[in-house]
Amino acid sequence: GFAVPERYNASAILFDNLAAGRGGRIAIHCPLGDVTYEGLAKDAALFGQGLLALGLKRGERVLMLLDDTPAYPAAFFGAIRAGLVPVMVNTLTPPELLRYYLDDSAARVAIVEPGFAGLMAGLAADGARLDRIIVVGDQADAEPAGAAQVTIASRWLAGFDGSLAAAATHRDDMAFWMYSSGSTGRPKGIVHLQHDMAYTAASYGRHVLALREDDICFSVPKIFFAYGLGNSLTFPFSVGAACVLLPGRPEPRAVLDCITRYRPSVFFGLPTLYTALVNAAEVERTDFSSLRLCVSAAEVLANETAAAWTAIAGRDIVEGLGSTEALHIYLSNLPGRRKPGAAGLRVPGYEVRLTDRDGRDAGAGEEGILWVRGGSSAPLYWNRPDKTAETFRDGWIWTGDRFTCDADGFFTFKGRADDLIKVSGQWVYPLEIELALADHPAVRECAVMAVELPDRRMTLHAFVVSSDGATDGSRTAELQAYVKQRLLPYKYPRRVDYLDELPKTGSGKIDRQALLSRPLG
Ligand code: 3SK
Repeated sequence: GFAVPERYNASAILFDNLAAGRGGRIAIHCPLGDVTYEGLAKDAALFGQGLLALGLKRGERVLMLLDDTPAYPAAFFGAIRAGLVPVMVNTLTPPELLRYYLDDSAARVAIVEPGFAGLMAGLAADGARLDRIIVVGDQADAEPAGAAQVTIASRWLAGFDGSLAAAATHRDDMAFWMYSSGSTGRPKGIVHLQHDMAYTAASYGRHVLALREDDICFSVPKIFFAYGLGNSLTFPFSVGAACVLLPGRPEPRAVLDCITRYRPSVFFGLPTLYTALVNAAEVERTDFSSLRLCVSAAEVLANETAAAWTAIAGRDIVEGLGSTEALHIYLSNLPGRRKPGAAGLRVPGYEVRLTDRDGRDAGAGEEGILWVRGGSSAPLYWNRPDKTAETFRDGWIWTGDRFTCDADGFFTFKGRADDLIKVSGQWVYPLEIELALADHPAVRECAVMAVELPDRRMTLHAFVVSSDGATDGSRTAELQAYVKQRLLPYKYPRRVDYLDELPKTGSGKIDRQALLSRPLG
């Protein structure tokens, strides 16, 4: 059931709802107003028609610097329907990286939130090959700036009638790009094909989420992440269900208000968000009764957080693990079949294997590096043959993540292939210590990492957010003893620093690079 026709355009995920008679159903709930499938498809067609009228040709890239509002799926599906290729970038991207994305993708047109028009116009004036900045909404923060024309989308789109046939793309044509946010080196443009979204819907969407028309999906991770794209657009739109789009910073209060107001049935978060939610005062007055499924991905979920959420929301969290290269989740627990702390079982539609560093298969129960293969895999990183050759091998993706697989087929993440360190002469994986520490009731959030000392030796350093305010030497000794007792005597953080909060990356993960670059006190 994973095949799509040879001629296939990914905008079918939205537009097929019209032929299925769902035009009048709500596609999007949003504080800016709800949108039906008919309204969204109309707006998408206007965007596609408008972009073609600018002279853009098949396969040309269009940079999208957009928050989660109905304009995002309209611009995204409209561009794809017109045969163009959205390049989806994080709205927290710093200007120098945006310049890199423009140069790398050769996008001549960018569709942006109102607050970014001035920044983009500045990049165009500074030599970026950008000649049109389309601003969603009704006004921009910049006047037309010479090098690139600034266009207000609502006025511009009013000049078209929305007649747009889907480009006759091949199922293996480029559909959209996302950039990887690796901790080192330049981000890599991950190219996805027309059939990739449909594949994730037929694998994870069908087998794990099993959505129906009356489901309402609410993903706090935004559309510009592969995780959010699937959660908010691919999965609900593939079955005619609805999504909730919440623009702006996902403060716990705003997220919890949306749960009460829109009554989602499926909720998607990641560990740092669940930690923030269980500690928010507003949980007391939140109505969680609409939820049938809660999902977490992107990082390992601490048992403590999972248990606190179950107690508060009355639903277990179903953990999964995916990647932008694979487009979505390929290892997942199931609502009725979970193991706490495990990334889960292989999702139907994906093959997985564990090998040693030389590519030899790991023995039963042995730890190994995970490879994944499936029909939603990106074929390459744009303009990066070296990195492409490292990661994409014979149809497999080399993930660089270490896992074990138990007799029941559950995979457990053990850390990155390259983060094994020697401390006091013994080999240790920092993740193991982090997970043990996270279970201590006085630890709200923590990160444990290998830190190089001035004499080049490595040490284990914990960064802790205390849940009761205690941050003195006796608390440190208590935490160290707790970890030693649960693991082995040499496996404990040699140093513990207390912070009011842990820094987060644009995707909401713990920003380990920022922690490592803090000066040692
Ligand atoms: O990090 C993950 O687990 C993930 C899941 C789905 C899609 C993309 C990513 C990176």
